[in-house]
Amino acid sequence: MKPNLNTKSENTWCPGCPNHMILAATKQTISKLIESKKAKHTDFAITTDIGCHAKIFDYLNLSGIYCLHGRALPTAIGIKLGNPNLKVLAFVGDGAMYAEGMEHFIHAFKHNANMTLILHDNQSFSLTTGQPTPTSQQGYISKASPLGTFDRPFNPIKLALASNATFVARTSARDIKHMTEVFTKAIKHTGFSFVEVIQDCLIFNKEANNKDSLMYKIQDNKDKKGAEQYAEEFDYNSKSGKIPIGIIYQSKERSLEEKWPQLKKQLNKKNNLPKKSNILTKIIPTK
Ligand SMILES: Cc1ncc(C[n+]2csc(CCOP(=O)(O)OP(=O)(O)O)c2C)c(N)n1
Ligand code: SF4
Repeated sequence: MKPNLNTKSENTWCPGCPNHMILAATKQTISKLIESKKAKHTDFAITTDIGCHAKIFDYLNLSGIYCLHGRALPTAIGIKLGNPNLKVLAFVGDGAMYAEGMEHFIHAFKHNANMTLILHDNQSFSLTTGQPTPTSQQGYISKASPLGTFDRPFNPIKLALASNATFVARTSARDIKHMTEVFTKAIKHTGFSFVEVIQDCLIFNKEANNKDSLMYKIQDNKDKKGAEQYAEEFDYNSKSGKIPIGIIYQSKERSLEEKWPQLKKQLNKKNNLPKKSNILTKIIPTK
């Protein structure tokens, strides 16, 4: 049966914001996994940060925690420690993850808990009216950087690879089919999966938008050197470099749950799966 992932919450994203498409791809991914009996509705738990992206919490009928700014990732790892059988997804913005929550990003790769990070990268702190983030292009003029930001953007894909990531992918918020394929592979990966979604913001940092012509699809890649080369191709400066999208790197390693004896004991225990009424359930009525 098709799960009902809709909620009654009013959607307040700008009309045409690519967050609508990320939401659609997430619903398709989870619906397909449930319909094909690979997972149950109650197997999923989400965390979100604070930002435009984070409103996805209100639009998805899934259990979860709407977190403090910068803290969606450690909270998600906490959920996994509480119940290693859950499929946990953390939705985070580039400002939230790479500024406020940067330390959590690096440590998440080290832990390699079996969960997924969906990173909405619009190269802007959009909810708070467009201040530059660590991935904004150099020279980005905003109210907070009237002379243009002097900082050079840093490259999260390179950082993930250097931090021993076992799954690094990139996709485009304009391509629901590609996002759905990548999200599905990320959720199925054993270990910590990081998916960067390149997303336009229609209101702030418009200069960074419309990078489609630079994007090209790659085959799933398991070679670290090749992954590092893919990572080099885009430097996050507007309109420069080719942008590979797809599975940039995947390796097979034991997850945190497989290494930690107490967690391992709980894996696949049927009675450990959450009920709708447990503490993670949201109070948003479905349609
Ligand atoms: C601890 C803390 N610091 C700062 C803020 C203010 N704040 C809320 S949302 C936000 C911007 C979020 O930007 P990003 O994570 O890139 O998400 P986007 O809005 O672009 O989707 C900021 C700075 C906050 N709420 N809490
Ligand atoms: S401000 Fe930008 S990111 Fe936020 S809802 Fe509008 S278009 Fe989307």
